Amino acid sequence: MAAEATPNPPTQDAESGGRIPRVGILMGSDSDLPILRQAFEVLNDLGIPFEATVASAHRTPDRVARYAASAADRGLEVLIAAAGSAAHLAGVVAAHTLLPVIGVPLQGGAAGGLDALLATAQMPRGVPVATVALDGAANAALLAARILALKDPGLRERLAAYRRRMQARVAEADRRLQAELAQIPAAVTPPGDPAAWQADGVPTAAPPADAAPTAAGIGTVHAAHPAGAAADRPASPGGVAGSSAAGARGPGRGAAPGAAGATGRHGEAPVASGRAGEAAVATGQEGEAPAATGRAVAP
Ligand code: RP5
Repeated sequence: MAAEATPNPPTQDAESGGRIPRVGILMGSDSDLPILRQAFEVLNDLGIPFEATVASAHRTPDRVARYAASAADRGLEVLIAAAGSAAHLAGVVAAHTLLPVIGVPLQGGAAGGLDALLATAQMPRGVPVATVALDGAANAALLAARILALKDPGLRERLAAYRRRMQARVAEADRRLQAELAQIPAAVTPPGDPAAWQADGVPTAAPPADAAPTAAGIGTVHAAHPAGAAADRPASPGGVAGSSAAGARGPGRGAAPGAAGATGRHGEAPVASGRAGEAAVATGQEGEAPAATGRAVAP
């Protein structure tokens, strides 16, 4: 994620307590630092003072316990704990504090990160850890910001501005995509006035009577076009995301084979639910993802 200008640097932000850290970040090893820098960047963008330290649940258990047990008294309000492999760091931190703890499982090792994901997420009842995605350091920082924003109107506005900048980047990416598609004869643009659905993410323009759904559930292919253009087009990963939403509302309506099953029948199978979950998160965050478009063309 590219660095962005800080709307309100910490030194000018009375509500954030000046330079007093509000978020504490722990990482199991300095080899985790490249991922954690994403959290540094987000917190800096949002003007949230933070501190970070290397502390391992296994190599330096006393250090972790002391850090967590003293965190609230030192003024910290949210903790982020990131670790890979047998990642017990977030859970151990949560065991030593009543502050909210966000766990960041990290990829790597023989199991590719699944070990860290399960070790971080599968906490026993009574000791919660809010676990983000593998390597999800940026989202951990954003979640911490949302927690802090509950009682910080200034930060809430900075979060809203952050989202507006993110949405502007999506709109710009779509503008470039549409310009590229305009050069491809078989590429079909959505019907009607794009502003009708781009304004709030919910399309309002009805497809023309001669329209058939595309494979991705986005827009339409008119009858004058070769019918195979849409029917034979394989669904892209993005198309599957859109089709999942469309399929949930009416099987066969623009859904790629298996897409409905990924969200419905197999929603609890690790692989299927993971893929479907990614699509859902992408839709929720951006509000402009393909699934939003897919919803609109479904009846
Ligand atoms: C974990 O083991 C760390 O969080 C790191 O992700 C992983 C490997 O650590 P190093 O051997 O690179 O120090 O505790």
